[in-house]
Amino acid sequence: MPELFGHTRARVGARHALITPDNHVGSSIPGVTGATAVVLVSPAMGAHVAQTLLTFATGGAARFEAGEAQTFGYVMDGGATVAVGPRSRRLKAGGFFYCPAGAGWSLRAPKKGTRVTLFQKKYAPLPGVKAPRPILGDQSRVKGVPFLGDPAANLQVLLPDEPAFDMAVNIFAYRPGGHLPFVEVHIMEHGLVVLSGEGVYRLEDSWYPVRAGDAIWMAPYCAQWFVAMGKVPARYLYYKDVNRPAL
Ligand code: UGY
Ligand code: MN
Repeated sequence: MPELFGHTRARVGARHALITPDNHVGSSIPGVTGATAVVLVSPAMGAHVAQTLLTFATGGAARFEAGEAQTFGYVMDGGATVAVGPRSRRLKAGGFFYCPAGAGWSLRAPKKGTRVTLFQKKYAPLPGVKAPRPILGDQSRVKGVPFLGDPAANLQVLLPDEPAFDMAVNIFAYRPGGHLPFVEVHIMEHGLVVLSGEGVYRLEDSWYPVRAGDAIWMAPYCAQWFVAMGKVPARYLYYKDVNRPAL
């Protein structure tokens, strides 16, 4: 239910942003039909990544031609057939795909209401390193590891951690009360969506209650910390830039 009297939990600052489902306004994006597209994180706010939520009606579709951008897509719920280059697969909730720069991808035959989160970024090639390969996968097949040995904070790394890949996309799952072990301050940028549960996110010098559907942008060096609250585990999907020199 929308919040009353013009109140919102949303905050868009110079170094971090929180956008809640109550704030969503769609954009029309070339190649996307029969769907709403909400661009939650973008260079317009100072980010180097775009994070977009697509919600498909029956008969909706998406087709992105090959270009400089690479795309990671995660099926939040529903299901659809996704083709990346010459490979195609039916993905259900928890399914994901990675399309390298220079290849195109498409989505068709979505179940009504299918939601897909996209992270898109211009690829930074590394001299002497071959471009990354397309990937179609499912989060249920990715082994999680306790983050820094803590079983209350489980981390799944969805993309290979190899020099060819300049982006990582991970899922963090916290038991109620589980938290990041310390306040992180790092060069990597994050785009994030809360998949389930709730908690409190510290971003710079502010603490925000967050829950499923909320999207967050953290600029490089944005101080960040999270604690899961409530009765059920809190999970979030997030992007970070990796494997490239600072200069
Ligand atoms: O990978 C990360 O930097 C992660 N620990 N950050 C976060 O969850 N805010
Ligand atoms: Mn971090």
